[in-house]
Amino acid sequence: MSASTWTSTKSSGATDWPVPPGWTLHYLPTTGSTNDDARSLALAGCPDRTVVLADEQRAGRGRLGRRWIAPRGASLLLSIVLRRKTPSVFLTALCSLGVVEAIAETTGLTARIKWPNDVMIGPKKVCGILTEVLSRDDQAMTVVGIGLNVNLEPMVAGIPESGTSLSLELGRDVERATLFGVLLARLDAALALADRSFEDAIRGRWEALLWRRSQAVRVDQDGPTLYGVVEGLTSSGALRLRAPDGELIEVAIGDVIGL
Ligand code: BT5
Repeated sequence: MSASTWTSTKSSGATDWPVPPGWTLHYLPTTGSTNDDARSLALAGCPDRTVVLADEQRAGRGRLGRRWIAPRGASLLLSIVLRRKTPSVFLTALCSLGVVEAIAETTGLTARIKWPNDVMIGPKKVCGILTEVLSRDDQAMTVVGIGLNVNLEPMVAGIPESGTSLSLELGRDVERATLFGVLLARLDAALALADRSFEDAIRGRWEALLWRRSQAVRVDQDGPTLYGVVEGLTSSGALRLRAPDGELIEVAIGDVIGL
């Protein structure tokens, strides 16, 4: 079903945010962090595919307590509650893939996934993802938060030089509701795949879109800094890196830095 035929949920009165059948949208003009809102909804028993969308966050978070910067009404700031047994690493990758595909479909821009899940345009980050796993009574619940820079000038907004936005890359603004609708359509289609083939399908597409694939990178991690060429992913979603001495290294956690 195309985004234009979906039912729309009326938001602040100014914008219609389209959602596919089976999804529930909570729109907030302003909030602390959509991840916190989604977490509360999840713990209160909200259905799978509940989305919290905000125009402004007062306390937007990155990983490890870092800050996520987003001027009001300029980004897509959303968190999705997923109730699946699928490992969270694949749910996160699915969301990164959805962002890459929605960007391509809406703007024609080519984005890539910096392992594990940042979305990059060229050398710069356009979208960050924050996944949090919750559990209660043995139920698997994952909240995936997506922050996508849409219509903003990163330097003016106070975003580090390593960041970019769709409007900066394109030279024009992008309709956020259209982009949101396409993103949810992509995620809906990907989630509809059966679980086992789902993981393989996600891994294959994720690998094909890896940032700096076949290129030399540095990986910062808890242990010694690693250097090597990005080869791909293991079946569990770890990064495969070919070290200068030919050894194949598997990295489970780390930050990939382009050289
Ligand atoms: C992330 O963290 O990339 C995950 C960001 C997730 C944000 C979404 S918004 C909706 C939902 N609700 C939340 O509260 N969070 C999620 P990390 O890899 O730790 O990157 C954070 C770092 O990126 C910061 O320390 C800055 O250096 C940089 N940064 C901050 N804002 C940025 C922006 N808008 N664009 C690019 N880089 C940014």
